[in-house]
Amino acid sequence: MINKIQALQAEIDALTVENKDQAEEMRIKYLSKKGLISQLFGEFRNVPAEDKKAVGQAINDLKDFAQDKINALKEQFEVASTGAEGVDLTAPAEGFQLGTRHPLSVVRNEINEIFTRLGFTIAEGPEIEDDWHVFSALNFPAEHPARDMQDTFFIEKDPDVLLRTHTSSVQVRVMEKTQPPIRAIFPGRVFRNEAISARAHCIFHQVEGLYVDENVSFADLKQTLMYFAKEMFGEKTEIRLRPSYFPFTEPSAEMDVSCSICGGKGCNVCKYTGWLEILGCGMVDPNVLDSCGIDSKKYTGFAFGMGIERITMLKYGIKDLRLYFENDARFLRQFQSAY
Ligand code: 2U9
Repeated sequence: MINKIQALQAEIDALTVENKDQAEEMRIKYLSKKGLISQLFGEFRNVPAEDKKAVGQAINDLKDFAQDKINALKEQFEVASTGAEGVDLTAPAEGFQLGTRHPLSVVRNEINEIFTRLGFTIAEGPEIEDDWHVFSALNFPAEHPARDMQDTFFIEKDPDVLLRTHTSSVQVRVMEKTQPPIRAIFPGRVFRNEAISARAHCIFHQVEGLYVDENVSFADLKQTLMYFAKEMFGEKTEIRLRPSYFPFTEPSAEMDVSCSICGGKGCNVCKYTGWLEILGCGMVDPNVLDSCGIDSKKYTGFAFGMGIERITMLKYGIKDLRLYFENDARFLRQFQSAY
């Protein structure tokens, strides 16, 4: 009996088949109810009592061996039809969702594009700054409230290491290094010590602009900003300038655009005025030019600054600034853009 079992094991071990059907035939031959191994169990009755244990064990082992061998024979055809790792290479691909740019990046890129078309270059600089580049060179008086701990983040109590409150510090750095003509915009992240609400955040983004050359006039400023407004908010957009005050520009103004939501008729976004304030601007104060090593008798310049969060809110009707920082995919997914 043991010899018979061993012979059957050798026979099964040597089995080869050419397809799945042949493997199934082998299963039937050896493992089905009437198969050769079942027959061995039938013959088991005649085995002498003292050999029953060893023979029973041997038949069980043979059955397991045959089961493994036939499974392996079947599997080789499954692998062949689905690729090396059992992956079905013919199955249709699963769709996947494309990511979208953050709305602030979309709008910043669009602003960059508009000014690049007018010949402006893009310049960036450090977020951690010193007092000179953020305040003193920009004509801020010593007692100006912006210099206060309440408004500016100072690092480790050192009054000369602080987070920039505007990207104007980059303008100062560019002017210190370069003589006119200078025509550049300055996008970047800025920091102000403010309580967070729907309308204010301690971190936000700006784009500022600067044009310094001989004979740069307020008319150049108006023309440039009108082009920007029409590109950003649509061809029908109108602008108006209201007098204002900044330490670094003289004269200074704030610019409104006709409300792109209601077309100037009045709605709750423009608070029924028909106008939206979008930026501040002015002629660079001669003191600032001189502080930065540019001869204010020879050169004049204009500058402007805008908050990207505000422009994005107005363009897309976003009501709460905190949405920009929450990274909720349901909010972010809505901004599909060429920029
Ligand atoms: C230099 C000289 C002049 C940049 C300017 C503004 C007016 C302005 C605000 C808009 C909203 C900042 O983001 S905001 O809070 N900015 O109103 N910025 S003129 O003037 C400069 C900059 C650098 C050397």
